[in-house]
Amino acid sequence: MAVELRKGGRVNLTKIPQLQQVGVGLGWDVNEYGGAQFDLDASAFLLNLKGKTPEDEFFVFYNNLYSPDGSVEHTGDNRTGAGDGDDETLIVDLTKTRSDISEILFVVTIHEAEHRKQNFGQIRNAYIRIFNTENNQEIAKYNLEEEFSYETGIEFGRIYQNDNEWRFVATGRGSGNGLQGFVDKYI
Ligand SMILES: [Ca+2]
Ligand SMILES: [Ca+2]
Repeated sequence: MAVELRKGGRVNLTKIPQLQQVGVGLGWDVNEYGGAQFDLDASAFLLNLKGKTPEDEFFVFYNNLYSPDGSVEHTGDNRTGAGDGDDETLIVDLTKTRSDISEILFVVTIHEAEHRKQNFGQIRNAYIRIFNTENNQEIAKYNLEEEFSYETGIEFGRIYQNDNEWRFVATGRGSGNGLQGFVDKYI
């Protein structure tokens, strides 16, 4: 049974039977008055206890589709976000995470937001959902119902380890500096 999460809501992934690979689906649509082409990008940062990527390659995005430990895979860039359902997807294998990784952040950012004068005020139907890739069963979904306006990047959620258990938390934290803001903070 899928859980509808609100901001700050959590699910314990370790308690879900036979869950090895977690699909992380991110979706969004662009408002009517989008104008210039809109390209949103999903990325993941695999962090150690210091809150940093241990190596640059633990930043997984459209130009680096796999983390070095093989635990996170980005399945590819979507350039428009058109249509229902997941626009970009990452696959997380929790049995492969390197021992120093304690957290995986999932962010969505607007490509060339500043240049194109775009922000999340022009985005609707944004969500993150997690599912079991084995049977496609949805585990939890978080609709970002907040009105984001000037943000050009948003952390949608994170998977983190606590007492040897993996949990997912819906975060919904905005950032004004797009992907670069997250890169500066976590790499
Ligand atoms: Ca994209
Ligand atoms: Ca869409």
